[in-house]
Amino acid sequence: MHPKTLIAVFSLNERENIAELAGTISGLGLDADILVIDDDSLDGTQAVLPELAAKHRSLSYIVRKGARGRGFSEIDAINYAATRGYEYLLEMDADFSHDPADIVKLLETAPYYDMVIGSRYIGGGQETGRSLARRLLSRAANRYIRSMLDLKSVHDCTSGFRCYNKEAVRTLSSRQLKSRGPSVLVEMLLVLRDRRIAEVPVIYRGRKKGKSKFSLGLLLESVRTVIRLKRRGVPESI
Ligand SMILES: Nc1nc2c(ncn2[C@@H]2O[C@H](COP(=O)(O)OP(=O)(O)OP(=O)(O)O)[C@@H](O)[C@H]2O)c(=O)[nH]1
Ligand SMILES: [Mg+2]
Repeated sequence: MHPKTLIAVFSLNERENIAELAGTISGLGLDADILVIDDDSLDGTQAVLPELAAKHRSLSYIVRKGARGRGFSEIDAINYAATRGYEYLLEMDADFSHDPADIVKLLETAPYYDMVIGSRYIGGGQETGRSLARRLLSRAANRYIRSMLDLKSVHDCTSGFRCYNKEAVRTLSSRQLKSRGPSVLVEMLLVLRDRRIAEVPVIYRGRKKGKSKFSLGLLLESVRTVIRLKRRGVPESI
């Protein structure tokens, strides 16, 4: 029997963060497995992963080959959780932008909802540590998404710090998610929009070490995704 929860951590070139993050999550003493989904990192992350799996019994990893992207990686995480029947799938970044201590808050709320979002944009939530320009861009993107897709009841539509229950995971695994990049988070939210969704406040901090993978290309893909979702609605069942 495996634990109830799978914590999926997405990594691309996170050698400087991943060992510390794995240690911090393990140190929380949760009834949870950790799955690192690495996109064929070339910075040495791949060499660290077997060491981490040996050190932390609850940690597994997938090194993806082929097309890179948070969207593709997300599908791997969903399928991993769905086929193994975890009660909860919690997802987060590998760069300490999401405080591991907040995992507990998300999991405490999870039994009452289909999806719990760690939110920067509700009372008690905040974004710190990134440049003003980046923070304003995040806010503007969120506003655009909320109004374009009529998602007004959710305050932080692009947060990648989330927890889904088994039913939500099953639904997501039955859909053909099309986003290659981080806009997959918006696509998933849209699929689950009529389910029970809660937001809990989190303080999003800038990455601890390493380089951002944010790019103009990813921003444009996100805009295209929102326009596609507005025109055609949520992805169909597989
Ligand atoms: N598996 C996978 N993970 C990715 C990919 N791109 C980014 N990530 C991870 O997703 C998380 C978010 O990416 P970041 O580069 O931190 O992007 P961001 O949070 O918008 O930017 P900063 O935090 O400001 O650097 C990090 O843990 C990355 O390592 C990808 O293509 N595949
Ligand atoms: Mg980040």
